[in-house]
Amino acid sequence: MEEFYIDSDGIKLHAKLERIEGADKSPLCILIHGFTGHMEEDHIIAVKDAMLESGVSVLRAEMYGHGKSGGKFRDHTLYKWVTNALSVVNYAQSLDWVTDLYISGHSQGGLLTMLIGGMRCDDFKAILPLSPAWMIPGIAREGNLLGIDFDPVHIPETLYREDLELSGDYIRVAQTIHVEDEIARYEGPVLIVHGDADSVVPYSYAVKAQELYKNAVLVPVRGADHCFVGYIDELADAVKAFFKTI
Ligand code: FER
Repeated sequence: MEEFYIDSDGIKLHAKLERIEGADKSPLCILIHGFTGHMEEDHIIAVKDAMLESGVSVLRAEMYGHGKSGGKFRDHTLYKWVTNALSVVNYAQSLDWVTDLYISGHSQGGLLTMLIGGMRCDDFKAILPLSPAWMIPGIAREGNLLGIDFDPVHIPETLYREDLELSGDYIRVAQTIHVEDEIARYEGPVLIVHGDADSVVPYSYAVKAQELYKNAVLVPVRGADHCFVGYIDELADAVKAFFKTI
């Protein structure tokens, strides 16, 4: 395992790279956590290990305001995450041992996976959005995030929820994003894994995404919540089965 930082326009992104032992060349998957998440969460580690077992090297990276990366949580926005993810993709493409490239992310990282998949549609052999929180832009336009109602035109300075503080700029940015456009651009294989007992991101969004993508498989995990607690093996099995088909 190599641990290092990737520069993203002056922001240091904390990264860990695990390569397939003994292989000169291999495919690589970029793997990204969700909102308030980080690269050591159980579901991220399980997906990482499933990929390594499938012969796919893994580059985990933490986005702006998360984990050991630069920036404050309050100031993160989806544009900053998009800029960060593009920097990680550019880094991955500079590695001479990488054959095929993949991208995966959980929840807000799954939304990011869907956006980057469309923006760089020629560069990924497949994409794997996991419990993707792709309702965020739509609900931001309607005036609700984190279960908090706000005026979607006159946006508050700060959103507060328990110990979380999020800048109004998060809302302003989210409102401009149209995930359907990026879904339409990506024609390669897509794996969506989603727990049908997810109370953070409704399972119905996974069904809708599967319908909109040209070539997507949805693996429902019956009874699983947002982070697949108690269902980590089902998540890992879905990832391993997908790579067997690719
Ligand atoms: C929200 C629902 C879910 C939201 C963010 C998320 C900022 C992200 C969840 C995750 O990444 O795990 O209303 O608002």
